[in-house]
Amino acid sequence: AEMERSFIAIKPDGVQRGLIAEIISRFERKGFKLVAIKIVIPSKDFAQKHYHDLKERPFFNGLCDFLSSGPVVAMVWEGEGVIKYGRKLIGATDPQKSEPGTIRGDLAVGVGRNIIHGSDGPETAKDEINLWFKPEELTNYSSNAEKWIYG
Ligand code: DAT
Ligand code: MG
Repeated sequence: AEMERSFIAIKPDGVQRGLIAEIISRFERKGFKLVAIKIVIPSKDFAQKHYHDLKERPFFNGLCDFLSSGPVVAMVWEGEGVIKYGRKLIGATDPQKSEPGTIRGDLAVGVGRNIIHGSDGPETAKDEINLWFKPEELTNYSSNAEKWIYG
């Protein structure tokens, strides 16, 4: 299997709403492997780094205030196609447009409170993992389930 890694974060609204286990379980049940996890309150400066691509957008300041407003569960998930399929599990950016069955479709309503972040491509995944985690925080292990997930 062609393994890749994606940076996935439960934003402060997801944490405060008690959705940590619900969100983790969707990635876990799919068959993706959790290789790093921590809970942190990012500074505003850190939030600006995470969202640097959006700095020209009108909602950038409010978005960075929001991300740094409370604890975030930062994770790295590994698996075949996890970047692209992780985005499918998450659903469209605006929960009004996310399909039912997706995390945002099932669990969120407002675009500014869409509970989860996921890397949008291989380059951003690499950058985001490096921003949020030190190399020694990433684990390498094989799961007993792998032969039942990938054959
Ligand atoms: P995504 O999180 O789906 O990758 P994005 O990278 O375009 O979406 O934007 C990052 C976050 O910014 C998004 O999760 C919620 C917020 N956001 C995006 N568009 C917005 C808008 N029109 N108004 C308010 N917040 C918005
Ligand atoms: Mg994005």
